[in-house]
Amino acid sequence: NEVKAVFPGSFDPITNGHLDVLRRATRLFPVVTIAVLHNARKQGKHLFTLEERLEMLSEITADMPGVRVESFGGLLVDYMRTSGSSVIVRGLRAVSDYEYELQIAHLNRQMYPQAETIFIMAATRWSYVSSSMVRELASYGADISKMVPEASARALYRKFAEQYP
Ligand code: COD
Repeated sequence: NEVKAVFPGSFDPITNGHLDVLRRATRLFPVVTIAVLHNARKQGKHLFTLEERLEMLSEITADMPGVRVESFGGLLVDYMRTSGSSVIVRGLRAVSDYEYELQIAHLNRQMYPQAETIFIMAATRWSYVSSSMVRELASYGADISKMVPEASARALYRKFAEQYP
């Protein structure tokens, strides 16, 4: 009976911090499914469409065996139930992530006791990297190529060139 691990998130866009957590997770679990949040209620909140995020993630993880890319809407625990997943992988950067993550983990456990949340710390050099900061920096034309995979950087530059031609 294979343990199915899920790495859920917005990935708007995927950063080197996400990628580092993902790599570490693949050493623990034979299959890790990246579950990309598609939240109709939050529409407009994401810079990239669901399709763009799925495409980026597929390209970036194409050479990583054991990594799958899917999307989900609604509650994470409902997706876990239907996909038969039992592990939620989350990343921790600093103490500031902890309270929020602890609350989500407890809420998810209350709704779906079969699921266990595990936390993985990315390498310290990614501890200051977040999708929101990368989006902001890229919007001002800053060089974000050392913080995100190449496909994310390309997509960011393309997106902001579209918005401010
Ligand atoms: N280093 C280490 N970890 C990192 C880094 C970094 N530099 N950057 C990001 N991470 C981690 C994050 O801590 C997180 O664990 C993961 O990577 C994904 O990050 P994001 O920002 O892309 O994703 P989130 O936090 O927006 O994802 C939130 C969910 C989509 C998982 C959550 O909102 C959800 O489950 N929504 C569905 C509705 C639901 O079930 N709600 C109940 C729970 S609140």
